[in-house]
Amino acid sequence: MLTIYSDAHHLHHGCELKDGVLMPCFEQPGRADTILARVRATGLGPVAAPGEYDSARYARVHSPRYVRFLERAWDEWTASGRSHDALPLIWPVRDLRGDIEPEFIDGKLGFYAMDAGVAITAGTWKAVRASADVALTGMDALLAGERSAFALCRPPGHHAAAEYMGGYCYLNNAAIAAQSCLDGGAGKVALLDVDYHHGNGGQSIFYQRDDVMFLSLHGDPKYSYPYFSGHRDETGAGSGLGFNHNYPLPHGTGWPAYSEALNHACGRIAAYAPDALVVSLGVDTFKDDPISQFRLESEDFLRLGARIAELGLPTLFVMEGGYMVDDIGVNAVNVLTGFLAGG
Ligand code: OKS
Ligand code: ZN
Repeated sequence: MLTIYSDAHHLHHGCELKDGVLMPCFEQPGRADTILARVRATGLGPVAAPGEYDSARYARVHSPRYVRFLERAWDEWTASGRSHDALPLIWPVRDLRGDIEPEFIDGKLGFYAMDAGVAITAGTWKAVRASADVALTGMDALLAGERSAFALCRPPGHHAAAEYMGGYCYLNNAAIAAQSCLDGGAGKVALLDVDYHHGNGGQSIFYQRDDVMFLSLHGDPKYSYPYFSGHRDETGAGSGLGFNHNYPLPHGTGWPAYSEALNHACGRIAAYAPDALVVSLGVDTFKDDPISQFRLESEDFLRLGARIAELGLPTLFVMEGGYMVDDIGVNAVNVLTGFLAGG
C-alpha cells in the first residue's frame, strides 16, 4: 500500500491546557514519526511526498474566510505583540453574537474554534496545509486506479468543520479527500470514522447531503469528548436525512461490542454502494491510549482492517488520533496490513 507523508508536520507542535496546566499537546510530532517508522519496518509499501494544491481545494468543504483566517492567524497574533502559542479562550455560545466576525485576533480565534485544543504556532499553517495535501495526494492515487492508500496526516482533521477548528484539528483532511473524490467523478462516497472521538467535523460538513454517507463509531458523548455531538439520533437533515449514522459506545468497549457496531456500519456502507471509502483512522481506541476509554488490543486492529477490506471498495485511510504510546505505529499499520490480507 502506498503511504503519503510530509516532514512538514514537524513545524507544528503546540501547547494545550490539561487539567488546568499548560503543557505540550498529546498531539505531538513523535506520533507521525513512530507510524512512519513502522510503515518502513514492515515494508508496507512505497512512501511518497504529497503534491501541492491550491487552497481553493480546501475551500470545497471549508468557508474561504475560515481558510484565510488559518493562513493569517499567526501573523495577526504576533503583530499584536505576542510570541507564545495562540489559543482561543472565548466562544460565541448560545445568545452571544455568533454572526459578526470580530476584527481583533483574540476574538477571531474564538469565532473560528469549538475549543482551546487548537494551538496556532509559527509553523502551524504550513503543517496544516501539508496535511490536507497528503490526503488530496492519497485520493489522487485512488482516482488514478490504486485500490488503497494511506494518508499519514498530521495534524489530524476530523473535528474541523466548515468554519471552525477544534480538538487538534484545523482542516478536515478526510472531508477534503472525500469531496475531491466526488469532484474527480465519483457519484457517492462513504466516510467511516473509527477514531475514539466522534468525527463531528465530517458529520457537520456532510449533514445535509446524500452524496457522502458519514458513519462514526466512538465513545458516547455523554462522557467523552466532543460532548456536544455524536448521539445516535443525529441522522442527517434535508436530503441528507438517513445518510448520517452514529454508534456511541460505552467506556470499556472491547472488540466483541466494537465489531458488532462495525459490522452494522459496514452493512450500511454496502447497502449505500459508494464508489469509494474514506476511513478516518484513529487508533486511540487502543486499551492503553492515554486519553481514551476503549479496550482494543493490537491484534484487533488487524481484524478492523480485514473487515473494512471485505467491503471491496477503493479505500483511502486518513490518519486521525491515537496518542504517544510505543504501540501507535503497530496499531495503525496493523489496520493497513489487516486490510491488505483481508481484501
Ligand atoms: C482539548 C483538546 C481535547 C481533544 C481530545 C480529542 C482529540 C482526538 N484539551 N480526537 O480524535 O483524539
Ligand atoms: Zn480521537
